[in-house]
Amino acid sequence: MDHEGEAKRTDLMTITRFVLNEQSKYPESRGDFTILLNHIVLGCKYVCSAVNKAGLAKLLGLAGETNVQGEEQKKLDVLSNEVFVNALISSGRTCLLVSEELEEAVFVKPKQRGKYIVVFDPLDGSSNIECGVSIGTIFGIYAAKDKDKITLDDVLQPGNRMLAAGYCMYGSSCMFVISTGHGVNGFTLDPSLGEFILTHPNIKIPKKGNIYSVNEGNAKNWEKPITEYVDNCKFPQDGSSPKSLRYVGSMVADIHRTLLYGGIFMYPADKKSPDGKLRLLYEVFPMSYLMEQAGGQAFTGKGRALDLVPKKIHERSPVILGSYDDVEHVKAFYAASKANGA
Ligand code: AFP
Repeated sequence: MDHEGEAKRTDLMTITRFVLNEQSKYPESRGDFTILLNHIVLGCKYVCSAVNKAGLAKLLGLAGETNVQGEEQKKLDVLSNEVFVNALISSGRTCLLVSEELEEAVFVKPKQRGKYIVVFDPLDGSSNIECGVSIGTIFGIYAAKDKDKITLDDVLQPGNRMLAAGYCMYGSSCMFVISTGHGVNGFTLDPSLGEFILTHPNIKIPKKGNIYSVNEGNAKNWEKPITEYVDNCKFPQDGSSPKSLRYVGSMVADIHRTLLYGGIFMYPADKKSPDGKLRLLYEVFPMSYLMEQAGGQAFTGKGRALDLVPKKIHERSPVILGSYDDVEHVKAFYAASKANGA
């Protein structure tokens, strides 16, 4: 009998246990982060259950509203946003929230305030809901300098100041992936226990991958370095095998695959959208943070993604992220293009 295996199955590392273990390394810690995270996890479980029941509960379809970006809002987007706003405020550990679904930032009432700022996309990839493709929640956490004097500037900070970032993917299983600045860990929801269990400890992205992921429908408007890089993925100049193309169109699913299998994901600038499509605060920053923590890189076409300083809460940014060597390769095309004066 495999006693070691049996012991592991009966000694489960839940996400709360994991974070409490981490917390014990900092004697000055008062458990605020653990409480905040518990509320985020609760929100994810709620949304996971709602996504699973969506067809049954007739939650699919338009809610009749449009969000900040002028996109049609689905009922599940509305619900997920409410769930996370309520969970975050009721944690008593947040002072400022920025959600993809809300035009304005939410300033938490002084009586309910804590020191953390949370930026989040409650249900990313919502155009995929009706065909059952994986969707997810993305979040990033900052600390406020002074929760009693909070202003919008407190959230307009570069991504390198994030304390933690993560996502929850609602797919064939529900997976919660997080980094608190000490590597990346993945937890899978055990529906029978209602607990996220550590299944992917210390995720490291392969140094080089053989997958590229980009919306090729935008190729007509791409910048030269991206066109050249993608050409090279298909017809490698060094005689190596061509890369495979995988593109879900749901960032959480595309990034999750990239983290586990390696390769590159790109939503670059193009002539039509010089800032790309993805939102800096709650898409680009959290995913770039995770990528770096897993040993990869995140680049905008000009510099390190996490060093950008946002000017607006719903700002967009190009992003090219994934395996270290693959991002280096893209950087080389940008450098060559710059050297040629393009
Ligand atoms: P939706 O939430 O509208 O489905 O957008 C998803 C998303 O923001 C991100 O999750 C995808 O990576 C990206 O957009 C896909 O964009 P394209 O459809 O333009 O490829």
